[in-house]
Amino acid sequence: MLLLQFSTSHYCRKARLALGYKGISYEVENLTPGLHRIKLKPMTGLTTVPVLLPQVSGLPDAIADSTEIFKFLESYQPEPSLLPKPEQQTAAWMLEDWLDESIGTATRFIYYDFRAGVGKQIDPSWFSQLLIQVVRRQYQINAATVNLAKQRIKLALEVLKPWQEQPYLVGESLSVADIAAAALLSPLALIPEYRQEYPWLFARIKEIHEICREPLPPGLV
Ligand SMILES: N[C@@H](CCC(=O)N[C@@H](CS)C(=O)NCC(=O)O)C(=O)O
Repeated sequence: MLLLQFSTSHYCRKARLALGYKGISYEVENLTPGLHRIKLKPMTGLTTVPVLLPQVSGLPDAIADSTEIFKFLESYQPEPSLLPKPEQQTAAWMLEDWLDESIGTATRFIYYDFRAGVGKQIDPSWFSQLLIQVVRRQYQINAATVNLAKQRIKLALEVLKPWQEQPYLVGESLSVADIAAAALLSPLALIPEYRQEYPWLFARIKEIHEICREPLPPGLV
C-alpha cells in the first residue's frame, strides 16, 4: 500500500497510526504542498491528504479522507479491530467524527498561530515562515479564530478526561476515537502551556504511538 501524505500533517499521522495498529506494511510518498492538488484532484475529487492507494487488484484505486481510510482498513483486515463492541460503535464513530471535523481544525489554528509567534524559533527559516503564512491565509487563522479554537480545545480536554483514569475513550480496547484523539491533538505537544496543564494527555498520546509502532510526534521525542 502507498500513503500519499504531507509529512507534518496530523491527519496523515491519524492514518499512519491505524496502519501501524493493524500491522499493515506500507510506503509513504510525501507530496509538495500546493502541487499536491494537481495529483489528487483527478484521483479522488478532493484535494486533501491523506490518500491511501491499496495497490491490490479488486480493491479501490484510492481512498481519500482519514475516516474513510479507517473504514477501509477495518474491512480489509478486521483484526486487531479499530472498533469496540457493536453497542459502543456509534459512540466511537461520533467521537471520531467530532475530533476529525472540529478538534483537528482547532489544533491546526492554535499550532500555526504558535509557530508564527512565540514558537517561531522552532524553525525561523524564511521557507518555513512563508509556508506558515500561506497556511494562515488559506484557513483564515487570526486572533479571533484562534481564540475560538482555544475554547473548542478546552471543551475537548474535558470530554477526553476519561483518559486520565483509563486507557481507552470507548470500551475496553483501542478504537478509532483514541487514534483520532492521539493524532489530532498531537500538534499541541510543542506548546508549553498545554504540556504543563495536561500532562496526562501527552502520556496517553505517547502510549498510543507506542502501541501503533509510530514514531513520536515533535515535542514528545
Ligand atoms: N477530514 C480530512 C481532513 C484532511 C486535511 O485537512 N488535510 C490537510 C492537511 S492537514 C490538507 O490536505 N490540506 C490541503 C488542502 O486542503 O488542499 C481527513 O480526515 O482526511
